[in-house]
Amino acid sequence: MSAITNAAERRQDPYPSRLPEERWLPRQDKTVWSQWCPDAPLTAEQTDHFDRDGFIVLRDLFSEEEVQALMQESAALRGGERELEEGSVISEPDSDEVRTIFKLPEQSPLFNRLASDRRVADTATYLLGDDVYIHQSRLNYKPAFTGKEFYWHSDFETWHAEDGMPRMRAVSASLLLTDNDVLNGPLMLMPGSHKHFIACAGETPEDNYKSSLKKLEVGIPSHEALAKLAKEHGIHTATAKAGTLVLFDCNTMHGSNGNITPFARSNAFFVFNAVSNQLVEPFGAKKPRPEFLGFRGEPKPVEIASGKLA
Ligand code: 6CS
Ligand code: FE
Repeated sequence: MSAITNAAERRQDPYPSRLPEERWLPRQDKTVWSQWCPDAPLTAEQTDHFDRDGFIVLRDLFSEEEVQALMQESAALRGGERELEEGSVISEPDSDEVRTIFKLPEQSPLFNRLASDRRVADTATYLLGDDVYIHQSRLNYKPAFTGKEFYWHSDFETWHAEDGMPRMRAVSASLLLTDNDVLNGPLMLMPGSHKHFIACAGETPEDNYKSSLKKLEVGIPSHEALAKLAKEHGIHTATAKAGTLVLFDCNTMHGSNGNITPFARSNAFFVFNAVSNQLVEPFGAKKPRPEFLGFRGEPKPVEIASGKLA
């Protein structure tokens, strides 16, 4: 593609990023894509909360037994009891401890069941107003003592620039698999930040994902931008018991601190994308990242399952 066509195409992109200079752009997409009705999976109040803040914390959705079963499964995946696909396991930057395992439904029947569970997938379908498929899934471990931070970022910025996700029509569902308290590096979110797109400065290096999954250095806002966002919106800490579900919009600014406590912090993540928002060529990188980070096939809608997980 010639430089001119490329520049013209980028002008039409509502969310250009990885530019010479940082820019603030308004969100062009809805956050909640369905009209609320009495049989919706969220109340009208919860729906408004998600729309306004770009996230919601849902407690007591899963039983003790279900949470126990998921915690055991998470330990088995990490403990080497299962054969895991090469490349799907990312270690901490300064040690061999497991930081992240990707491709959960493909590698675990129980996590596959969780991904299609009504309490998760039906809510994502409602919020996105479309059938949904799994764009990315992962278990984040943040081990005791050595777990490093996840620096501030908008997931959409990366998924748009590096994977080619066209619009903001995806939602992350994070199920807490340990208690997350103020000590062990819980998720922090800036309520309302999803209404701004912060186009980040800096070109995407080749194979950026090889380092960004350990330590984010590209696709992050400047200190000035983060300070301004935090001043305007504040920072919410999603502290809650294991079994709590945090749903957050793909463009909500979030991050988490490192964990020097003796208590591990673990969460399972499923990213649901609207089937109408399937990936195209990346908007800010030369070639797309591998499939374990962003599904590139023909999207197959999640079939919603009801009843107990385990
Ligand atoms: O690069 C990514 O796709 C991811 N990185 C972070 C820090 N959050 C979302 C996603 O898993
Ligand atoms: Fe993230």
